[in-house]
Amino acid sequence: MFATANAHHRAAPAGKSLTMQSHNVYIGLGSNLDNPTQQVIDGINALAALRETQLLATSSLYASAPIGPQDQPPFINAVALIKTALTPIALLDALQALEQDAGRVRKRHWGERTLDLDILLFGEQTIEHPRLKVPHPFMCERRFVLEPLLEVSPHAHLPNGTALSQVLPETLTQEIWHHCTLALDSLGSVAPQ
Ligand code: ROI
Repeated sequence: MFATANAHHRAAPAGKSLTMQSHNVYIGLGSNLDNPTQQVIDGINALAALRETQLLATSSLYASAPIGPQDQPPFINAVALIKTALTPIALLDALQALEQDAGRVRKRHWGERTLDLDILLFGEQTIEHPRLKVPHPFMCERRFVLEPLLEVSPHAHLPNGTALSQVLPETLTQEIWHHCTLALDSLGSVAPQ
């Protein structure tokens, strides 16, 4: 059902050790503007370059029908697993800066976007902050989130213990397609395989 064998897991890159308390964090990436495949690949590489952060794994890239207005291009989606010593809000600030760097365009509510970087899960934490809710409030309703996340971590669960593999079947009417697999080079950069 999902391509577990394709997910790339990597050892910590040399010279990038995290001494402070750190958390495993899942990031959802999505784009449907300005060469979406390249946007998502650049986004994953930018995550790998964040301070106090290691890229641990990436899913394949998936193409998905838009959730929201249907008169917009399909999306490219992926999920990355990082280990970070940043706090949730410091990470949110860093992700929003990366979105701006990508020339973030958001044409309308639930419409086209250049690059979206969403914190899906932050360790086992539940976060209710005016700027940030974790787990991501819509993640369990979206196949384009669940399928790549389960490719990376087939046993992933919510802080309340619910296995994500249990909620995936409710989303299977949504259309997504395997788009391409990524290869990680020795420096920790990804490129299409
Ligand atoms: N639909 C798909 N398929 N993928 C996305 O990443 C995505 N992101 C969004 C909205 C507009 C809700 N729809 C999406 O933000």
